[in-house]
Amino acid sequence: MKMRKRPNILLTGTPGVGKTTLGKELAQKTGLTYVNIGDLAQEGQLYDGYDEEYQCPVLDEDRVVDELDEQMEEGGVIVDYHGCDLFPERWFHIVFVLRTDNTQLYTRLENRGYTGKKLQDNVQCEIFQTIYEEAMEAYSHEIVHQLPSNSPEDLEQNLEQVVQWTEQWMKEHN
Ligand code: DAT
Repeated sequence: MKMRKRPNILLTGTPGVGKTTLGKELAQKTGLTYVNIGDLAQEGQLYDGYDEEYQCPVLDEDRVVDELDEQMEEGGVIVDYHGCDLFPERWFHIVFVLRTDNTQLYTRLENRGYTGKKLQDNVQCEIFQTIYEEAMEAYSHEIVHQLPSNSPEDLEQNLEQVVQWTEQWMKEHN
């Protein structure tokens, strides 16, 4: 039996905007596979050095792409990462950039234990809509969408919207 075609979805945005929360719920509702790039890198130690300034390991982007390529070719993957121009454009059928008001984001990141420069830089990244601009440069504009991610109501609405989009995509491609 031929496998049904399924789309690949990228969830991106500044750390703390709610990618993981949305991604996991989406996976449950759609049956697509959720992949957190941070976790994948950690499990496979897909690193290339250490960033002293931010006190975190540096992602080995080529190895991350190699690791996922086969699975992405098959389809049906939700990728969660706070960057987007490292992935091949051909991987994704749609890209969602989650957005959060900066005061809210500040509180969420503070609760996560971020302080000082790391906290400031991440909030500034959201204010300057850095990831949205990165997405608009890396992917065709028609497939890049922003989703507000400030409240539980936003989460519910985003879930509903992406589930509907996924169902529609599957209808059109199977
Ligand atoms: P990310 O994966 O983008 O770093 P997360 O999913 O871990 O973000 O969420 C960060 C925190 O914010 C976490 O405590 C859950 C909360 N959160 C996520 N989405 C939210 C929403 N729509 N409304 C309120 N809080 C939300």
